[in-house]
Amino acid sequence: MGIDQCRLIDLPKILDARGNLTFIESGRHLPFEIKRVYYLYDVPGGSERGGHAHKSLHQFLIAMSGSFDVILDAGRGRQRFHLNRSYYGLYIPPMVWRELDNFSSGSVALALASEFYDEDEYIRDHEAYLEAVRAGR
Ligand code: T46
Repeated sequence: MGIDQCRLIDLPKILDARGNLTFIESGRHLPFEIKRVYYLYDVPGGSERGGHAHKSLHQFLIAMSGSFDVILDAGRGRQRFHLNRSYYGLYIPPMVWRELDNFSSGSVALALASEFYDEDEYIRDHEAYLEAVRAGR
Protein backbone atom coordinates (compact mmCIF):
# COMPACT_ATOMS: atom_id res chain seq x y z
CA MET A 1 0.00 0.00 0.00
CA GLY A 2 1.24 3.51 -0.69
CA ILE A 3 0.87 6.72 -2.58
CA ASP A 4 0.39 4.89 -5.90
CA GLN A 5 -2.98 3.66 -4.63
CA CYS A 6 -4.12 7.17 -3.64
CA ARG A 7 -6.68 8.47 -6.09
CA LEU A 8 -9.66 10.69 -6.63
CA ILE A 9 -12.89 8.69 -6.83
CA ASP A 10 -16.04 10.04 -8.46
CA LEU A 11 -19.26 9.24 -6.65
CA PRO A 12 -22.69 8.67 -8.18
CA LYS A 13 -24.48 11.94 -8.83
CA ILE A 14 -28.23 12.15 -9.33
CA LEU A 15 -28.94 15.47 -11.01
CA ASP A 16 -32.29 16.94 -10.06
CA ALA A 17 -33.91 20.34 -10.48
CA ARG A 18 -34.79 20.08 -6.75
CA GLY A 19 -31.10 19.70 -5.87
CA ASN A 20 -28.51 17.04 -6.60
CA LEU A 21 -28.00 13.82 -4.64
CA THR A 22 -24.86 11.75 -4.11
CA PHE A 23 -24.64 8.45 -2.25
CA ILE A 24 -21.92 6.07 -1.06
CA GLU A 25 -22.45 2.38 -0.43
CA SER A 26 -19.94 0.73 1.86
CA GLY A 27 -17.54 -1.57 0.02
CA ARG A 28 -19.13 -0.72 -3.34
CA HIS A 29 -18.01 2.79 -4.26
CA LEU A 30 -14.93 2.71 -2.05
CA PRO A 31 -12.25 -0.02 -1.76
CA PHE A 32 -13.05 -0.67 1.91
CA GLU A 33 -15.97 -1.16 4.31
CA ILE A 34 -16.89 1.99 6.25
CA LYS A 35 -16.73 1.62 10.05
CA ARG A 36 -16.50 5.25 11.11
CA VAL A 37 -17.49 8.71 9.90
CA TYR A 38 -16.08 11.96 11.23
CA TYR A 39 -15.85 15.53 10.01
CA LEU A 40 -13.87 18.70 10.50
CA TYR A 41 -15.85 21.95 10.65
CA ASP A 42 -15.56 25.49 12.02
CA VAL A 43 -11.91 25.31 10.94
CA PRO A 44 -10.26 28.72 11.47
CA GLY A 45 -8.48 30.25 8.47
CA GLY A 46 -4.82 29.23 8.28
CA SER A 47 -5.33 26.01 10.27
CA GLU A 48 -3.40 22.87 9.48
CA ARG A 49 -4.75 19.44 10.39
CA GLY A 50 -3.44 15.93 9.96
CA GLY A 51 0.31 15.51 10.11
CA HIS A 52 0.32 11.76 10.54
CA ALA A 53 -0.01 8.40 8.78
CA HIS A 54 -2.18 5.44 9.66
CA LYS A 55 -0.69 1.98 9.96
CA SER A 56 -3.77 0.10 8.79
CA LEU A 57 -6.60 2.58 8.21
CA HIS A 58 -8.12 3.22 4.78
CA GLN A 59 -9.72 6.62 4.44
CA PHE A 60 -11.80 8.66 2.01
CA LEU A 61 -11.97 12.46 2.30
CA ILE A 62 -14.69 14.65 0.78
CA ALA A 63 -15.15 18.42 0.79
CA MET A 64 -18.83 18.42 1.80
CA SER A 65 -18.79 22.20 1.76
CA GLY A 66 -16.17 24.74 0.68
CA SER A 67 -12.68 23.47 -0.07
CA PHE A 68 -9.37 22.38 1.41
CA ASP A 69 -6.09 20.83 0.29
CA VAL A 70 -4.67 17.43 1.18
CA ILE A 71 -0.91 16.96 0.89
CA LEU A 72 0.18 13.34 0.60
CA ASP A 73 3.69 12.08 1.15
CA ALA A 74 4.81 8.46 1.04
CA GLY A 75 8.47 9.23 1.60
CA ARG A 76 9.24 9.91 -2.09
CA GLY A 77 7.89 13.42 -2.68
CA ARG A 78 4.70 15.27 -1.92
CA GLN A 79 1.50 15.55 -3.91
CA ARG A 80 -1.17 18.21 -3.28
CA PHE A 81 -4.88 17.62 -4.00
CA HIS A 82 -7.48 20.39 -3.91
CA LEU A 83 -10.91 19.08 -2.85
CA ASN A 84 -13.85 21.37 -3.57
CA ARG A 85 -16.89 19.28 -4.56
CA SER A 86 -19.12 16.88 -2.63
CA TYR A 87 -19.45 14.35 -5.48
CA TYR A 88 -15.86 13.10 -5.43
CA GLY A 89 -13.21 12.46 -2.85
CA LEU A 90 -9.68 11.31 -2.18
CA TYR A 91 -8.93 7.71 -1.24
CA ILE A 92 -5.89 7.28 1.03
CA PRO A 93 -4.65 3.77 1.86
CA PRO A 94 -2.56 2.91 4.94
CA MET A 95 1.00 4.20 5.44
CA VAL A 96 0.62 7.51 3.59
CA TRP A 97 1.52 10.69 5.45
CA ARG A 98 -1.22 13.33 5.11
CA GLU A 99 -1.53 17.00 5.95
CA LEU A 100 -4.58 19.23 5.40
CA ASP A 101 -4.47 22.98 4.89
CA ASN A 102 -5.93 25.85 2.82
CA PHE A 103 -9.40 25.42 4.38
CA SER A 104 -11.91 27.86 2.95
CA SER A 105 -14.27 29.70 5.25
CA GLY A 106 -17.17 27.43 6.25
CA SER A 107 -15.59 24.31 4.82
CA VAL A 108 -16.57 20.86 6.05
CA ALA A 109 -14.17 17.93 5.54
CA LEU A 110 -15.91 14.56 5.76
CA ALA A 111 -13.80 11.47 6.46
CA LEU A 112 -14.98 7.89 5.95
CA ALA A 113 -12.72 5.38 7.65
CA SER A 114 -12.24 1.61 7.60
CA GLU A 115 -11.58 1.27 11.36
CA PHE A 116 -12.80 2.57 14.70
CA TYR A 117 -10.66 5.24 16.34
CA ASP A 118 -7.42 3.81 17.77
CA GLU A 119 -4.60 6.18 18.71
CA ASP A 120 -2.08 3.28 18.62
CA GLU A 121 -2.76 2.96 14.92
CA TYR A 122 -1.42 6.49 14.19
CA ILE A 123 2.18 7.42 13.34
CA ARG A 124 2.42 11.09 14.33
CA ASP A 125 6.19 11.47 14.20
CA HIS A 126 7.45 12.15 10.67
CA GLU A 127 10.91 10.67 11.28
CA ALA A 128 9.35 7.51 12.69
CA TYR A 129 7.09 7.39 9.64
CA LEU A 130 10.01 7.68 7.19
CA GLU A 131 11.88 5.00 9.13
CA ALA A 132 8.87 2.66 8.89
CA VAL A 133 8.60 3.32 5.13
CA ARG A 134 12.33 2.63 4.67
CA ALA A 135 11.99 -0.58 6.65
CA GLY A 136 9.03 -1.59 4.46
CA ARG A 137 6.66 -1.86 7.40
C1 T46 B 1 -7.12 12.18 9.57
C2 T46 B 1 -7.52 13.60 9.42
C3 T46 B 1 -8.07 13.93 8.08
C4 T46 B 1 -11.30 10.85 18.43
O1 T46 B 1 -11.45 10.74 19.67
N1 T46 B 1 -12.01 10.06 17.57
C5 T46 B 1 -11.88 10.14 16.23
O2 T46 B 1 -12.56 9.39 15.49
C6 T46 B 1 -10.94 11.09 15.69
C7 T46 B 1 -10.75 11.20 14.18
C8 T46 B 1 -10.23 11.86 16.55
N2 T46 B 1 -10.41 11.76 17.90
C9 T46 B 1 -9.66 12.63 18.79
C10 T46 B 1 -8.16 12.40 18.83
C11 T46 B 1 -7.61 13.77 19.17
O3 T46 B 1 -7.59 13.91 20.58
O4 T46 B 1 -9.83 13.97 18.35
C12 T46 B 1 -8.65 14.72 18.57
C13 T46 B 1 -8.18 15.38 17.30
O5 T46 B 1 -7.71 14.39 16.40
P1 T46 B 1 -6.50 14.65 15.38
O6 T46 B 1 -5.50 15.53 16.01
O7 T46 B 1 -6.03 13.30 14.91
O8 T46 B 1 -7.25 15.45 14.22
P2 T46 B 1 -6.72 15.72 12.74
O9 T46 B 1 -7.70 16.63 12.11
O10 T46 B 1 -5.32 16.14 12.73
O11 T46 B 1 -6.80 14.29 12.01
C14 T46 B 1 -8.06 13.74 11.74
C15 T46 B 1 -8.01 12.23 11.92
O12 T46 B 1 -7.53 11.89 13.24
C16 T46 B 1 -7.14 11.55 10.90
O13 T46 B 1 -7.52 10.19 10.82
O14 T46 B 1 -6.65 11.56 8.64
O15 T46 B 1 -8.45 14.05 10.42
